[in-house]
Formats: sequence, structure tokens, C-alpha cells
Amino acid sequence: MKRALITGVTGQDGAYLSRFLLEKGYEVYGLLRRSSASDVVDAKLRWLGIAQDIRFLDGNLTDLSSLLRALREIKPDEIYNLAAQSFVKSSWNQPLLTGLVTGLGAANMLEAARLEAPQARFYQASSSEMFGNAPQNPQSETTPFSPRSPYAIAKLYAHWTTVNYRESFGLHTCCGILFNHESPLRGIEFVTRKITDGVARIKLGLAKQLVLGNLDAQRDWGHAKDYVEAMWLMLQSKVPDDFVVATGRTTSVREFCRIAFNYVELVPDDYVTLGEQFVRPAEVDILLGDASKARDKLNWQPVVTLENLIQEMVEADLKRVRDARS
Ligand code: NDP
Ligand code: GDR
Repeated sequence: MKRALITGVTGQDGAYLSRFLLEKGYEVYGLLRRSSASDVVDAKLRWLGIAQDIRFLDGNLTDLSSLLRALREIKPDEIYNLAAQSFVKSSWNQPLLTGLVTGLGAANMLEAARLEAPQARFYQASSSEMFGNAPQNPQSETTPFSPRSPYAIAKLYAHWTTVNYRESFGLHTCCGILFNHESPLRGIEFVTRKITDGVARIKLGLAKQLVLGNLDAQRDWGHAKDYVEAMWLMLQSKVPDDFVVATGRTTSVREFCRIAFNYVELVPDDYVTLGEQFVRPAEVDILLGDASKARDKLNWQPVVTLENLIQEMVEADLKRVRDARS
């Protein structure tokens, strides 16, 4: 039985990846950071009905000793480093923390792997945000990086450190440069979930408006459950490499709103207003991924369409809001 350690196990991707690996027969270990809200921290894993199947270890990406201890205890075959301060907007308010967790935290994890589990295969959660306002569309593995936020800068540090540990020490490390991926388990602060939750509240009479920032931003949105499969496929490959994971279709926030409101037979113009507080100091205008390398070398392709993703998210939020009311 293979063993996997997932950092960020309580996040969106950690939850879907855990389910995916459990279904493949893995022993799944998750790094759990101490929180005063311990009763809700595993909510996403519980939503998928798998919280009891994960073996949790106490640790934090900023505490190298906890990572060394975890790896010494588990001796994993695969390490998935998903933990991060992952909300781009917050990274301007907490740039140092973002650098510490999202950037140096990955270096801590790599150093722990080099010292305690050098045979383990290592996945780093890199991001399309590293492209910033790229000179061309679509973006692929050869597109130059041009980060536009403290988050993207931290991710770039983590990305190059992961590549460097492969080149310097021969570790089997892979970076997945993932474009935005969503699900009913997406954090409520991200725009897609904010919209589907807003649509549900408006439809059920609990809210009158939805306040958003830049409606013209365009993103390449896929479903998290498709994307965690790509993470796993990368680590099954004999030769470690880096891959873009994307759908190849980009959509504006405005259009995402239209589809979501349309699903409950409403129109966004009646409810959506602009809130300056949600506009970013520096925006990434458009992201569009070219995942042909992942398709050709990993035989990976996304399955869920944007329309189906939005439908699933709106339905889940309608149910959540109804359940909370009753
Ligand atoms: P989430 O924000 O949902 O999850 C982040 C996870 O990191 C949570 O489990 C969180 O724990 C954990 N975490 C945060 N700080 C620490 C710390 N100091 N020590 C240990 N754990 C910590 O992110 P996603 O699941 O959406 O994304 C997973 C990864 O992929 C992230 O690195 C993200 O930056 C990256 N990524 C995501 C994309 C997306 O579209 N979703 C696209 C490209 C990259 P807690 O529950 O306690 O807060
Ligand atoms: P992003 O996701 O920054 O792309 O990072 P987010 O959903 O936060 O923003 C997407 C786009 O929507 C615009 N926007 C708003 N965003 C938020 N959050 N709230 C709003 O009210 C709003 N209005 C408009 C934003 O300006 C932006 O252009 C996500 C994270 O998962 C990262 O960790 C990951 O690396 C990248 O995707 C790829």
C-alpha cells in the first residue's frame, strides 16, 4: 500500500486529492496546523465523507522541525505540497506571511524531504498567477513568468526551489502550474464561490445584492476533481517534469455571473454592484492555459465543463443555504 503525505489537506484540493488517493488504495496522511476552530477545520473532508479515513499529523509549513518529524514517522512514497496562504488579495495585506508560508514553506518541505525522505516523489502546487500579464495567450510551460502579487512572487520562489532541488539533489520533484480550479468546496472568499453563494442567497430571499470587484478579469476555470488527477499523474511519471494544467477556455467574471444567475432564472444587472474594496492593486487581466504537454505526456484531459461546474456549485449553495435556514 502506497503512503502519501498531503500538506494543505484541509483545503479544497487537499480534500479532493485525499478522496482520489483513498480510492486508489493509498494510506493518506495529512498535515494539520493547530487551529482554535478545530471543530470545523476538517469540514471539507467531512463534506466528502472521508475525514475519518485520513491520518492527521500536527505540523506547520513554517516549522521545519514538525515537517522533519512527520516525514521520519511516515516515510511517504509521495508528498503533495498544497499548503499555502492561497488568497491573492490577502497577499497585499499579509505579504510577509505569504512569503513565509507560500514561498519559504515550500523550501522547508523540500529540505525536510531531502533530509528524511529523499526517495519520495514530490509535487509542488505552482500557479498560473506566476504568469501575471503574460505577453501571449495561451500560456504554456515555456511562457516567461511575470508575477503581479506578493502571492505570485512567493509561488515563483517555491517553483524555482522545487526545480532546483530536482537539478541539484536529484529529487523526483514536479511542479503543476495549475490554472484556477473550483468546486462546491472552494473557499467563500474566491470569486466563483462568492458568486454561487450570492446567487443562492438572492434566490432564497436572504440577500438583495452581490458586491464584486473587477468584472472584466478573465480566468481559465476548471473543476478541482479533474485537476487533482493531474497532480497524481505527474508523480507516476518516471521522469520528473513541470506541467501546465488548464481547460484552454477563458471566461470573464461578468460571464461567470451571467451563467450562475441564469441558472436560477435571474439576471446579474439587477443585483451585482461594484465594491472598490474588492479591486486589486495590480490585476492579472487574462489567464488562458495551454495544457497540451499534460495531454500528450500524461494523457490528462479535463472532463467537467464550465457550465456543469457552475451548475454543481449553485446547486450545492442552494442546498447549503436551505439547510442552514431550516
Ligand atoms: P486552500 O486555500 O483551499 O487550502 C490551503 C491549505 O493550506 C489549507 O489546508 C490550509 O490550512 C493550509 N495552510 C495554510 N497555511 C498553512 C501553514 N502555515 N502550514 C500548514 N498548512 C497551511 O487552497 P486550494 O486547495 O485551493 O489550493 C491548493 C494549493 O494549490 C495552494 O498552494 C494554492 O496556492 C495552489 N493553487 C490553487 C489553485 C486553485 O485554483 N485552487 C490554482 C493554482 C495553485 P487551514 O485549513 O488550516 O487554513
Ligand atoms: P485568483 O482567484 O486571484 O485568480 O487566485 P479569485 O477567485 O480570488 O479571483 C479571480 C478574479 O476575480 C476577480 N474578482 C474578484 N475576486 C474575488 N476574490 N472577490 C471579488 O469580489 C472579485 N471581483 C472580481 C479578481 O480580481 C480576479 O481577477 C486563485 C487562487 O486559488 C490562487 O491560489 C491560485 O494560484 C490562482 O487562482 C490560480
